[in-house]
Amino acid sequence: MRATLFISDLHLSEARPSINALFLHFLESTACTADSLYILGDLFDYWVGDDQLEYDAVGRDVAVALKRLSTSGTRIFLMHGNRDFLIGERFAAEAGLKLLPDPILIDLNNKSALLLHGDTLCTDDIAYQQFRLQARDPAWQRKILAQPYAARQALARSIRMQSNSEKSGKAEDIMDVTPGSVDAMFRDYNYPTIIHGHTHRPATHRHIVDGHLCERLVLADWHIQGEYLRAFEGNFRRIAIGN
Ligand code: LP5
Ligand code: MN
Repeated sequence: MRATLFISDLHLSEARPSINALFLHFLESTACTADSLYILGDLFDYWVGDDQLEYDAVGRDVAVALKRLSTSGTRIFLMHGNRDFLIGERFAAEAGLKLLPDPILIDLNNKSALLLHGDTLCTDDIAYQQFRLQARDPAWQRKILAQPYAARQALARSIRMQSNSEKSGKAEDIMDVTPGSVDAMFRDYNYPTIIHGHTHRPATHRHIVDGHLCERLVLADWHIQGEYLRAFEGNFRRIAIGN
């Protein structure tokens, strides 16, 4: 039996060559020994459409490395994050991976685990939830994807600037998960283990919901170093890598 690995929030981009290299090394040295690799969103710092493969060397290198991993026998699953929700079937095919809906319930050693990016749990962040609703609308996405690559890049940069300036005025707890929404998620999915990223606040939380002791594992971002969560025979372990 081989392990299942979970990562999220790598934010790969041309601006961060050492993290890109760390990720490629992780694929070749660690992920290749696993049964499955789950990437729970924000693999890229931002993604403006699959034609980014033609312009962005990092995107291309990552797709090639993922394809190599999948050919060598590790199954790869990718969920969208709030930065890379425009990753589509072309990228999925070139990288040899399967796109997952958010949330998704999986079986992990005969126990159920609910996987999410994590942004849908931040329901007190009303401005973000409005943005998300629009950004995930297929009609809006079609309209955006019909624009030239350079125009989409410019729009992405301006949304990033607006996001950064709005975040500086938001309270810290607004940008974390909303406890009532977490409880509702446990309840709706019959008290699974929840695994998510997005908040960049790695921790293992224990919740008691309707008398059930439930676990919520928050994945780390890859800002200065990398980290993955390893599930093996029913146990979870966090492993830091690099630097
Ligand atoms: O990402 P981060 O950590 O800075 O903050 C997030 C939330 N912000 C976002 C926005 C992303 O950063 C931008 C992603 C760009 C994707 C590019 C590709 C596609 C589009 C373009 C190509 C045409 O997700 C932030 C949360 C924070 O996490 C914590 O959870 O608070 O939310 C916001 O800041 C949202 C703002 O409050 C509102 C965003 C401004 C929207 C501007 C709209 C412009 C028109 C486009 C309509 C969709
Ligand atoms: Mn995110």
